[in-house]
Amino acid sequence: SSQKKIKSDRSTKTRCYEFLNMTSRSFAAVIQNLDDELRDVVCLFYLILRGLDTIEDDMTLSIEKKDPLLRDFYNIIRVEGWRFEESGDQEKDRQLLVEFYVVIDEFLKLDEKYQKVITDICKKVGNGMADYATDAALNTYGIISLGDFDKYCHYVAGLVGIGLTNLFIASGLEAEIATRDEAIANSMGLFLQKVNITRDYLEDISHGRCYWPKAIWSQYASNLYELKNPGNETEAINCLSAMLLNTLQHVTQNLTYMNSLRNQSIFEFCAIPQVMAIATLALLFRNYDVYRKVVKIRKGQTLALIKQSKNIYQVAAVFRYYTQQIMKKNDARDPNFLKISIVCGQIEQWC
Ligand code: PS7
Ligand code: MN
Ligand code: MN
Ligand code: MN
Ligand code: MN
Ligand code: MN
Repeated sequence: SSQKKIKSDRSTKTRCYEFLNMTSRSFAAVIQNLDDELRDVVCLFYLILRGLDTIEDDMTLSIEKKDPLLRDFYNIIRVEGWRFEESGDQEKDRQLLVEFYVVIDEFLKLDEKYQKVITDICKKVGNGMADYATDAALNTYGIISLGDFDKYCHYVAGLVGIGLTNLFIASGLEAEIATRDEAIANSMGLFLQKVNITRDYLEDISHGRCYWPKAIWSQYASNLYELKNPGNETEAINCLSAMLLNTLQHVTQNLTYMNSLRNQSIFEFCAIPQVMAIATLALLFRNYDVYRKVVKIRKGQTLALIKQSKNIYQVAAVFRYYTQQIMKKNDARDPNFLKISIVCGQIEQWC
């Protein structure tokens, strides 16, 4: 029977890593590269958040079903045998919820201190998602002001940065003193989320959703669809610049956060998504393809970036390079020309 227990332990853990590799292109490698103490913890944190995000993103679920699921998810993660078969979302994400009991089994085996951090963040993320969820046709999720935008991004990504920081500290692999500032951990998540939201304009709008704040897009168009219509190219490009200017304000704080890390595997885990995000941001900048297709950095470029993210000096050099690419593309006719050049100057100065 103890033989059997070991075998079943091994297979639920293996299944969790299969799900990680299935549902994430960018995070699977950096999570698996983490030190033993944190690898399973962060893998399970990822899968729990992926489950939550699948429910949030599912446009086939009514708000009456979605709201309590999101708000209760922090309790659901301790219900042995729980599964969810009603999600009509993409196949790979759907399957995670169908077999979610394997994630729960492994989560319940984690050290109490890690369970506590994950549960606390899961409660806040789920409630934040529910506050913004709606099933109105094209909607802006109540993301009107820049403050609303930062608040939504805090719920879905900033809290992830805060939770990860708490896990690093709980593991003893990072010193509390260096990473204690929650605003900086929050900024790490906001930068990733804002690049994602900006890049995914076309994909999201095709599903009847968009997370761009009205305070930005209303300066360039009377509705969000208009931006992609022929004849509005200049306004669309300038609106994109405004989104990316808002995103760039997080960079210097994030460099400060990464500079404070001491553990090599944690450094790479944090830095690789950040360098991929700045490379993506530079590619999106003044690029009309954002309104025509999904814009992604090439596989070869990703591999080169991963090799160049071993320490803060390399990471700063990568950020300096992409900041210069942005400066080169910056156009004096863009209403945000000056602000963009100032924020780029501040980044270069940090580097
Ligand atoms: C626990 C590693 C490292 C201090 C699933 C990592 C969707 C951009 O458009 O899948 O849905 O396909 O490309 C990751 C801070 C979060 C913020 C957020 C959890 C970094 C659920 C991730 C990832 C903090 C909500 C992936 C922000 O986007 O989007 C772990 C430090 C999940 C991090 C979502 C987005 C992540 C995201 P899409 P993606
Ligand atoms: Mn994705
Ligand atoms: Mn989502
Ligand atoms: Mn999503
Ligand atoms: Mn997205
Ligand atoms: Mn997606």
